[in-house]
Amino acid sequence: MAPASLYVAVRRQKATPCREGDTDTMPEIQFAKQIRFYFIVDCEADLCVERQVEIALAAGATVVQYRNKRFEGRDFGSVEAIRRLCAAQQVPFIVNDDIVLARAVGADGVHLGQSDEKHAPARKVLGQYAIIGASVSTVEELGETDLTGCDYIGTGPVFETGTKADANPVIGPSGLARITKCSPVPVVAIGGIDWQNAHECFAAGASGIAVISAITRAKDPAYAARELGRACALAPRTPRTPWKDEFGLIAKALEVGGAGSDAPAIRVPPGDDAALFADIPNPVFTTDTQREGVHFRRRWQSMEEIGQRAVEITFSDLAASYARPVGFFVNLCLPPEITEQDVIDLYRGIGGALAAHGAGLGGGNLSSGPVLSLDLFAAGSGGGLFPVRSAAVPGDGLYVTGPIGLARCGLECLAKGDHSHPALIERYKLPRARFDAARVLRDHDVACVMDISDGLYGDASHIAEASGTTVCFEPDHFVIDRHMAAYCVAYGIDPAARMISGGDDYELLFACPPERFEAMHHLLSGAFRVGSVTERQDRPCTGAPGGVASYRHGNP
Ligand code: TZP
Ligand code: MG
Repeated sequence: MAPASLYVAVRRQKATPCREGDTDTMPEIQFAKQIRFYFIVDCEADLCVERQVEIALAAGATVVQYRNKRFEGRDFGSVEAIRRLCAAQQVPFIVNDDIVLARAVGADGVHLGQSDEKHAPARKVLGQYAIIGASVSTVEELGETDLTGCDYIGTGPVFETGTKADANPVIGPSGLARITKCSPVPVVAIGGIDWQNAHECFAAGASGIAVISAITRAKDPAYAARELGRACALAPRTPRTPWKDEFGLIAKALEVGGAGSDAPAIRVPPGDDAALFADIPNPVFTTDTQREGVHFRRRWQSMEEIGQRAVEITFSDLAASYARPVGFFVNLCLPPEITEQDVIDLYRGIGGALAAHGAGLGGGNLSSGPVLSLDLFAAGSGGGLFPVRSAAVPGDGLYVTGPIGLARCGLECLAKGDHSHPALIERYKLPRARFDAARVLRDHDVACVMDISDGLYGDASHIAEASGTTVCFEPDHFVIDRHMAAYCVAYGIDPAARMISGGDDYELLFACPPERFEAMHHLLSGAFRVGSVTERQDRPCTGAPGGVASYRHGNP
């Protein structure tokens, strides 16, 4: 078996330069530089982990580790965001403890403690170029640890630390020196390190320092991180933005987004400090947020589709308010890997949807951040009646304007990679704001309306709470969409339960006397009864199949 240092040398042939213009080609030296400023995220800190990583990267961190002792599936989005932040700066991204998570997120490596998995299986799972680290606290432990396949060791705590409750005894710089002298692989010092004592670790022979609280719990994390970078003799990095010329990109984006086209309500299109709108009778405003990993995913949807969907779901609130859409605004937060073309494509989607609704783009802004997110704002012109959730009364029926549960099935198809239900996927990707149905409801004086974004259960609960009533679901009346029925058969799902729990359909949910529904039913093809409104009981909703709960957006 070759010595561990040779493994490092061989594997590091693929190592990327630490910094642009770095001409040192010796793989070992390259690797030692790559672990010089090792930042570990702190999931218990007030500062969010993505922001911690942005700060560390800006200060020159050369490697980032995701460490979360209470990891749950819902954290995966933020792990992905951190990986992307690191990738944009060509900084290796390491996952602590968890080989499977490291593989799933496409991390550059894994760090394993003495009680975690061994290095050999990690290498098998993560491949020959993965960076694999191990924790070693004492010379004795070093002697007992098989470092075959291991690229570096983390050693400490060098100083007192409050971050790791079960930390080994402090070894001090002298203990660190004893280990660096006999370690066959580079050593990263850890534990209680800050910018004032970092030099003691380098003097003791460490190739790098690993820090958590010195940044994440600092009064001024950016300042502390910069000082740590300086202590590691690293220059700060300029954060990457997706644009070379911000104003040029905004101008181009607004153009493809339809600003300046002939939307009747906009007198002076964006381009000046603000846009000038014509008078809006009964102005109605609404806002929404769409965040990658929560509401959409780029690996499932094109940028154009994300833009189109953003308009439809924001306008859906206007439809549910009997308002005609007039103007739309969007502020984008862009992670580093987004390209100018991505921004243009997103605005193209927005422009297409606005044109279809005869509304105009009133303005937009760009900023950089860890995940793609869209802050959305829409203005509309209300009709005479402004429907509210509190207007349901006992004796009303509860109805929907069209099929529900489909979007959730479509989302699951995307997550599973099952492309055999295109109608369901389409429904998730491109819902439509139901202005057509809203007109019929308004003409028939329906006073209690909302759009279904959170799922029938969640949204019916809103109506029940606001109106002081109880909604009783009537699954016997449910009309089951044939595409959804096929999906439910394939996956053994109860369609009624799915219709109650699945969200993101953006149909309208409304309450009115049953005679009124009968009178307008012929104008609302696809509408059907889902329940009845009764005097308030002990719960907002009854009649749902057992175990049915509300919907979490973007999470199948
Ligand atoms: N392993 C040994 S000490 C330590 C770990 C994970 C915690 C280091 O945190 P801090 O806040 O930099 O002392
Ligand atoms: Mg561990």
